[in-house]
Amino acid sequence: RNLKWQIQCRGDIGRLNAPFLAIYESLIPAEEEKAKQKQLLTLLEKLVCKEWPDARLYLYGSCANSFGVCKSDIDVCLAINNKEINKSEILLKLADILQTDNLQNVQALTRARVPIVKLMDPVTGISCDICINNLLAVVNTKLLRDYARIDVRLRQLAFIVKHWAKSRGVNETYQGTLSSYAYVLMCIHFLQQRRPAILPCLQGMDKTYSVTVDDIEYSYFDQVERLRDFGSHNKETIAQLVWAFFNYWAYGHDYASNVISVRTGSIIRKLEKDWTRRVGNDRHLICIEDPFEITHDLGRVVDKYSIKVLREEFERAAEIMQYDPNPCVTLFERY
Ligand code: 3AT
Ligand code: MG
Repeated sequence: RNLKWQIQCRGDIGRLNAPFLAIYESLIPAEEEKAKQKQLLTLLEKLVCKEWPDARLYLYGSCANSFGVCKSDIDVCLAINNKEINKSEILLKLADILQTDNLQNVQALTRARVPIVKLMDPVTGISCDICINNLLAVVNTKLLRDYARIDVRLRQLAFIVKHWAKSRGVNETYQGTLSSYAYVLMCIHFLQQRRPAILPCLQGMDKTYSVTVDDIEYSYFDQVERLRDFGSHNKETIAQLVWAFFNYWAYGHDYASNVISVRTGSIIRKLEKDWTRRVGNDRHLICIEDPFEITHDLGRVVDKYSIKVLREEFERAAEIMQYDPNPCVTLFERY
């Protein structure tokens, strides 16, 4: 495996930049889509505030972290300080409030892993999931968005990786493959590791932003407009990065011993985290540390079957990037 990791990139990699950039551009959502999302959020705020004047609604996930491709659903978090009633009761009440003529298919899913209210807005055609008090997701959304503002190559790489994962059926946590959030963290970590680095480690720098969630403080450097030149010493183009990303996950990563960590901007050892053996359903076959909930391995959904699927897909992608005459098509062929 290690020998393969040392492999030289194909000589004609440069000609793949334009087609990869074209794919990236085609996935960027239109401005009018953003406007429609805002419009739906405003309607929801109006309905929620009638019942709970102190409640706030936050967008999170791909509609707010800048990694959303066109025609995505939106994720909303209701922040509410109500000690009297529990989460299920809030969700049922919320579903009740939102049962208006303006919204369709309103359902409370109180037993889901993350309990939510689902609904559809017939005017904009947008579907929406609303969770309660999941404020860490709002904070990790901001972290991802801040990273994306440092170097455009992150957004380019992540769009292509997400598009590949969806096309190849390896973006399904219920089937043991990885979430979009996990793939974006893999991209951030990968760009932190390039030499020269393309991204810094924001949680390792002076703290300019801090927020307290459930009595724990989370902080990092968020004045990213001051880091606009950070990656400029590295001239790698998107095609080279896509090639190197898949090569790393196919042949370079040490799955047996290593954990990728955006929080530290480095690789850490499974031993250090006590992620060396199966505990309950957490097998730690691919280890991706959550930047804030550091006991949380985003690879824990992966089991002994899906790890094989995932690694074969990384190898397939690496082979295509190395040898295929038309990688921009073959890479995304439906599985
Ligand atoms: P899509 O474009 O919808 O595929 P997304 O960025 O919305 O991508 P997800 O649907 O995977 O990503 O997740 C929505 C958000 O929820 C992203 C992140 O802020 C949060 N999130 C998801 N999974 C986790 C997790 N395991 N731990 C913490 N936060 C998570
Ligand atoms: Mg989403």
